[in-house]
Amino acid sequence: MKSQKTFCRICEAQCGLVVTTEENRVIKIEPNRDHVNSQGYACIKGLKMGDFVHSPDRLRTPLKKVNGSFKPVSWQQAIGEIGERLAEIHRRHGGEAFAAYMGNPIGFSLWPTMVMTAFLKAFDGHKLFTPGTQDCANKFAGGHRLYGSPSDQTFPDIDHTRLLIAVGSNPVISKMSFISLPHPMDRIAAIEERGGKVYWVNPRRTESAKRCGEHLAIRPDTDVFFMLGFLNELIARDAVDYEQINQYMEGFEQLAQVVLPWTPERVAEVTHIPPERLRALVNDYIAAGAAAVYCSTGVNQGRFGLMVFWLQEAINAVSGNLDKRGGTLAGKNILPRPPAPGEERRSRIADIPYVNSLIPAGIMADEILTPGPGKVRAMINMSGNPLLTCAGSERLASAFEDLELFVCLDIVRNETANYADYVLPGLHSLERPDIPFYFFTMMGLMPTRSFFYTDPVVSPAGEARDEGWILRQLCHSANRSLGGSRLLQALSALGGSLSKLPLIGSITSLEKLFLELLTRSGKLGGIRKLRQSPDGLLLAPNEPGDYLGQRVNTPSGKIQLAPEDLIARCEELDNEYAQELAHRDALKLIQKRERFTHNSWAHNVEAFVKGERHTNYLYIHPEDASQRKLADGKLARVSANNRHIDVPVKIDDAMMPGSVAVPHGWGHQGADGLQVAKTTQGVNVNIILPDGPESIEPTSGMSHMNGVLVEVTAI
Ligand SMILES: Nc1nc2c(c(=O)[nH]1)N[C@H]1C(S)=C(S)[C@@H](COP(=O)(O)OP(=O)(O)OC[C@H]3O[C@@H](n4cnc5c(=O)[nH]c(N)nc54)[C@H](O)[C@@H]3O)O[C@H]1N2
Ligand SMILES: Nc1nc2c(c(=O)[nH]1)N[C@H]1C(S)=C(S)[C@@H](COP(=O)(O)OP(=O)(O)OC[C@H]3O[C@@H](n4cnc5c(=O)[nH]c(N)nc54)[C@H](O)[C@@H]3O)O[C@H]1N2
Ligand code: SF4
Ligand SMILES: [Mo]
Repeated sequence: MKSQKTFCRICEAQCGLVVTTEENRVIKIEPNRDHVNSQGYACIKGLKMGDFVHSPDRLRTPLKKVNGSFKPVSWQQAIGEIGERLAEIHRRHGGEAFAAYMGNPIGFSLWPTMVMTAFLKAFDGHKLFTPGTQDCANKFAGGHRLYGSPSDQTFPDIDHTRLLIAVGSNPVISKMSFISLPHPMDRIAAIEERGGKVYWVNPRRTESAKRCGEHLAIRPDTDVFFMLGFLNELIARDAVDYEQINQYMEGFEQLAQVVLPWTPERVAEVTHIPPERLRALVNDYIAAGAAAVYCSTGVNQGRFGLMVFWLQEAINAVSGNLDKRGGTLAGKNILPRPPAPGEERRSRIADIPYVNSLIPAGIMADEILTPGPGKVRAMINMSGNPLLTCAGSERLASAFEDLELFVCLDIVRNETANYADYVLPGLHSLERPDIPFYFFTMMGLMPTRSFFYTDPVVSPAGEARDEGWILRQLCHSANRSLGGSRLLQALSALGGSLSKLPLIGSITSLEKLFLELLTRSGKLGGIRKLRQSPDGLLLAPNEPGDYLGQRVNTPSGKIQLAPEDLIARCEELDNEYAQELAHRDALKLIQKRERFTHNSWAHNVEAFVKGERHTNYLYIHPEDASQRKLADGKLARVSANNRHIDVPVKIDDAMMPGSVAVPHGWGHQGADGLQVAKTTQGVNVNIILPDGPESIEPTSGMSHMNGVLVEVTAI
């Protein structure tokens, strides 16, 4: 038996774990009490990871689809055949015909994601879809406009703040995003314990709101009006720090002008937050002296995610809370980060700008199905399940069928992989070396600023290979140079002979060489040194007072409070407001994450889907249910965009009247590669969510997944 310290790469908490193994099998996983960041916290998903590593459904060899069914083939055959077809498609159609989807789980491992970028470049391609446009591209777009780079982001100084307003976030379940905060609820509850306040702005009285703080129920997708009303009141109360604004910011007058019409009374009509409650909230925000507004996917996935984020950042900035102890801090990167993208490309479909070099996933089906120059014909899907996780699943299914070549890299054969020509076995996170997520290392979004390294804990299942290796082999086989660079290609070709090079010694893979060079360039001493701190290294913390006037990346060095296109979009808001009033009696669908599920992939473990958990539900307020004669446990039909799903009802008074929730990531009935998940009954909510150019936030590429108008009827 052997015990090894590592960390979990499932969510942004990145909890430290102690894994006991015997003969290359995980026997037990426990939280690491001594880990500098997580200090003994871990959730059930991290602790049950062994069930995924050793799942009987793990892919152990490459698979090729022959006459409609998958047959194991050798690596040599798979790489050879795929390489040939990639080269041939490139010859006929050039780089515009290439695309990739890079899913959420692999996003936590820097190396394969870097190789994927270089891979696309090798084929002159650039169409990289990721779930970024389902969860956070509005923040990247906002960082770019306000601070000069998508990677310039702020986070609440949780451990010192006296007031936290969390908009569209449910830490008990999700552990938060854009901040690495293991066991977030202890740290948030501590705000109250030291005499401060916590507010949850959310259409649902969430598990988090039940634990501490006060809940403000907001009508879904009206947060932009909430923020406008908040800022209007803040300015009306003259609670702005003019000295700071004059010194460090630009555009305040324009900003003040656009918020002027949005009084607490007026916005209340659509947000359903009474004006006196909004005023009291602003009052508390001012009185706190050190306060932070924070938002997450609940608003990111609405139609105005970028606007909400902009206004939130403006509130924190003009009130003097940015770069202040107990306010918000601008993260300091730990490792050198790549330069910010210059002028972004625009998509062939609908001319939408890329954000942070990503093309919106909401137009993936259009990119594949629309004929003409630039039509996508070859696609690699690495650790993603877009069929279940992207909006408009049925069109996506036709799109995947339409591809000339579709290759999936995953640890299992998921629903999307059913459409693939080849499915290639990649690594589970416990099978690879890693450093923390790039939000922390490159963007610095860490209240406890720290760094850790892990070696692989078990060796790969069967013939599974590192995705970086797979992509490199495909490049060689197609006779293309990785990243379009001969130097990289030559280095890549060195592969296993690295250990013979002087200075590099025990480093036997390109992946480790990459981590070695990166950590050395971040002055962390390289892998050997990092191994000496298996509980992680505590680094100098993010401190207030070193951002404004010093690290802002805009050309003038000042924060841009009034980005031109966002000011222009304010003109749409009168019309939007009128629409809201017109729809006030309609139901709006929101998302809901669950303790035992993780996007689309955690349903293949018996314990996670037993009993009541064998399906998802429609959560609906008792009044809305009785109006529609819906009974608990009985099926309801949820319709939108001329499509529908049928899902069992859960009557839930935590839902705000007028809003309903259906968790995503379900719909595994066709999952021949997933023995347990296949038996579950949940339905895929993304069948009814909108995709296509009309459904996308034009300035951030975000998909509209929250606050979608739906009809619900009894069956
Ligand atoms: N309706 C609706 N849809 C949503 C959302 C929502 O709120 N509502 N949320 C969106 C969000 S925020 C996200 S991030 C996306 C996520 O959606 P996706 O990016 O599609 O990712 P997942 O469903 O998490 O997992 C995809 C695949 O990763 C594989 N995988 C898991 N662990 C590993 C590993 O260790 N190594 C490798 N190589 N593969 C692994 C799994 O087997 C699975 O097949 O879903 C989005 N979809
Ligand atoms: N258990 C579990 N944990 C996860 C995941 C998972 O699938 N399962 N997914 C991971 C991923 S990929 C991500 S990106 C993060 C996301 O993590 P978070 O961004 O923290 O997301 P959620 O916890 O889903 O919280 C979103 C909240 O927004 C609320 N909401 C919905 N619509 C609106 C609205 O219009 N306005 C407002 N103000 N609120 C609204 C919802 O009720 C919900 O409580 O979670 C990660 N953690
Ligand atoms: S909270 Fe997130 S990082 Fe921590 S164990 Fe659970 S899934 Fe893993
Ligand atoms: Mo996400």
